[in-house]
Amino acid sequence: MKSVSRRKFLQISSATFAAAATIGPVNYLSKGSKLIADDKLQKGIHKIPTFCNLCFWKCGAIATVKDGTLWKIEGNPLDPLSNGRLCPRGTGGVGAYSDPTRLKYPLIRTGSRGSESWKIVTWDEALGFIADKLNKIKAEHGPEAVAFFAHGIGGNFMKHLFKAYGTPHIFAPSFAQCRGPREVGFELTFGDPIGSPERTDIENTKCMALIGSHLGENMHNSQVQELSKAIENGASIIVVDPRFSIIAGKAKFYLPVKPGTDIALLHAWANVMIKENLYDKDFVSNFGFGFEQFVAEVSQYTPEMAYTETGIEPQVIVDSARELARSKPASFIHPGRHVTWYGDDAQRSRAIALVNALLGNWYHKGAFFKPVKMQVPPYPYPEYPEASQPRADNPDRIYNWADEEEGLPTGIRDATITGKPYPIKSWVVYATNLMNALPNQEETQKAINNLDLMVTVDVIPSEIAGWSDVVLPESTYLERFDDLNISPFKIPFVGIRQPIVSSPDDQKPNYWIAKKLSEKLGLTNYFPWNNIEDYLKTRIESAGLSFAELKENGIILGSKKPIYIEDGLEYNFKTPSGKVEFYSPQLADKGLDPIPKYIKPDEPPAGFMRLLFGRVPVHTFGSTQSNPILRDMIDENEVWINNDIVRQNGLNNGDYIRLRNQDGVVSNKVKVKATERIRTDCVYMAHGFGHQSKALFNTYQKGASDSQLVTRYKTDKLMGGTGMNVNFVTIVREA
Ligand SMILES: Nc1nc2c(c(=O)[nH]1)N[C@H]1C(S)=C(S)[C@@H](COP(=O)(O)OP(=O)(O)OC[C@H]3O[C@@H](n4cnc5c(=O)[nH]c(N)nc54)[C@H](O)[C@@H]3O)O[C@H]1N2
Ligand SMILES: Nc1nc2c(c(=O)[nH]1)N[C@H]1C(S)=C(S)[C@@H](COP(=O)(O)OP(=O)(O)OC[C@H]3O[C@@H](n4cnc5c(=O)[nH]c(N)nc54)[C@H](O)[C@@H]3O)O[C@H]1N2
Ligand code: SF4
Ligand SMILES: [Mo]
Repeated sequence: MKSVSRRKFLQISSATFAAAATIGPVNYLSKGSKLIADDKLQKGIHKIPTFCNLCFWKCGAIATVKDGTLWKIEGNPLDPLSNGRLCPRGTGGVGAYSDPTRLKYPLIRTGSRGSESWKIVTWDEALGFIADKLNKIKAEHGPEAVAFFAHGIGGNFMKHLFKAYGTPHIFAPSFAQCRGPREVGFELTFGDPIGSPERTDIENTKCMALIGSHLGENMHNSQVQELSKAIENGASIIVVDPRFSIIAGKAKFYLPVKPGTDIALLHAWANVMIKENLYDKDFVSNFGFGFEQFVAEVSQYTPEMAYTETGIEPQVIVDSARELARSKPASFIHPGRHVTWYGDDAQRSRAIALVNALLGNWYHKGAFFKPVKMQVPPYPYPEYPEASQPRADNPDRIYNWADEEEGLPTGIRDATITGKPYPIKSWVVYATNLMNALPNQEETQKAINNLDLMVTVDVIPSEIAGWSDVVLPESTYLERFDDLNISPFKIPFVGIRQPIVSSPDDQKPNYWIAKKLSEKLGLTNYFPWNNIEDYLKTRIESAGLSFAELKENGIILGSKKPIYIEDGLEYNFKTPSGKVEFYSPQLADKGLDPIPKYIKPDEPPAGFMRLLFGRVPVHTFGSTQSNPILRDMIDENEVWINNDIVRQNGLNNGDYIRLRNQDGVVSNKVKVKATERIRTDCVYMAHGFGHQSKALFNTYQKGASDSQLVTRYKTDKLMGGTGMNVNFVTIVREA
């Protein structure tokens, strides 16, 4: 066992990377690393299909290896998600290999939690340490005392391990901190969630309204490609956003809505469509339930009333409603994706669903298609043990529409702090930076300090890794197989991820970690396969497909299936009434508003502005700022502030300031972007910057962290999501 100081750890983890960071052909292989196994790859050009992991969209990609080194990654033309093109982050994926901050060896904490001081250990020691603690926790508290958090497909094998261990506590921030409210809002209305990738037929639309959703900065590849096709085809775009986003520049209507007032606007749109008889009467009368109650409710939301709340001129509300209605059913309101904003988010999503219902656009070309999926059976594993205690994250199922598979991370955090309804003793975290993803960092730290075991599996020393007892370095996606990608989309398909290069140091893939831990936990019966290729081959062949073909092409397409009413599809609304529920008896039963009601958002205190946040095209959350290629494009964020406010504060564009929130938390230094493109009552920044982990030395404290400033949140009454757009900030001048 070697001891290592933080300084040494940094030296160890900083590779020999020095090449110019540009997109395009690059050779980032660090010295001494060699290509995966195959000797024939050492000469000439070879193409190896895989899928991208720079975000969770899973675009099919092809890596080119030239004379034994990784040269570039492009889209796989066979793949329906990428259509042969990656987004800038995907292209910069080679930088994940050469990231100088990469974790290289398993680490066990030596200092206090959060101090980022470690000793390097072997895998056997690290996994032995974890298994001893997990066995002890199970014996003393039961398996439910362990919570496993993951984001993305790489978490599948470890998730399987923890289900086998016996805990029901599996979490992902992609529901309660992201898209959960829209899944619930649409499911309550149409009987089906939106799902991911979104079931939105953007390329064929004639008119699309975006409520905040900032496609173009939000770079989900297929959506952005479809959006540019739609624009080329002359589709009209309506953007509702307090900030003039990139896509607002292409919009026919831009509505600079007052933050938190969208329900008033959505109901006013419904009001106009109903009053002017612009809605799809056949659809509503054949398939609608509780329409009369809905009409009565929205009759109060006149354009004039909505104007006082949203700040959008009545005539603009009327014109944009007409624009949407004119193109129905090939028009729709996009359900958004990151929709945990104000705590009334499932209801706002329902209001979005209801205007869509008026447009009669469900399963229609140019609106919402019915996703189809390749039928690939799961691996034949033994049954998981039943949990003997109910979930601790949502006791008494207060949040009726919480998701069992993705859980409520802030719920389990509360349970970890209070020990109620029973003690939670360990968190195991895979590929999610909980310190940045969950609101209120202090609470997360408090919870971690109550644990007997905190483990993080990551590729870089993220903030959450810094708070862990054991850190396990994973091989990047360029160096490993993963589970199959079987996303529901417009055509059934299956995609494979496979290694291009070998891991440069002592990193290991997730499936290897899970299988090794299963041995130490006495759970080998849950890992009956010998190696990952056995597992993948078994699955693919059980679907009657060829593993050799999948490895060769990266993608196998299924046969086309109907996805639109226009193709002969029929409706089957899986709501209790079997209809589209304008009025929801399910919600009424639980004492919740059966039709969404607009609630006035809190006003910022004097001198404060609402903090809003989103994405920049070349980064994914906080996980890519240390990637040498992507950081070369943007290495810090800016805070967007309206020109008037900038002037009033005696500031100039480009000045550095800090932001202080309502609870006294002060941000890192951040550059002012003085602009007309944002309202005066809010500021905006890209999420993921302002890193607090010192080990991310090339990006440490570059820009400001919205996560640090999001100390407050409002919990969604339906599904337990955390509305995070409820924080206010004021300007602190830098000396
Ligand atoms: N480049 C890049 N792309 C990504 C990601 C990434 O990390 N990087 N992450 C992916 C993920 S997981 C997600 S969930 C999506 C998120 O992407 P989206 O779902 O598109 O975005 P949001 O974060 O919900 O929305 C941010 C926008 O909402 C506006 N907004 C804020 N408050 C309000 C309001 O009250 N009303 C209205 N109408 N608008 C408001 C903001 O000004 C901003 O333009 O992006 C995905 N795409
Ligand atoms: N304040 C604030 N909070 C937010 C958001 C926001 O905009 N602002 N956005 C919300 C949304 S929409 C979402 S979806 C969530 C996302 O939250 P997270 O899922 O936590 O996303 P990231 O912060 O990118 O964290 C991903 C982590 O996985 C690591 N990682 C990357 N690749 C690999 C790999 O191959 N293997 C392993 N083991 N690790 C890997 C990265 O280094 C990083 O530490 O956050 C939510 N929370
Ligand atoms: S959207 Fe971009 S980063 Fe995400 S998987 Fe696709 S190419 Fe990779
Ligand atoms: Mo998300």
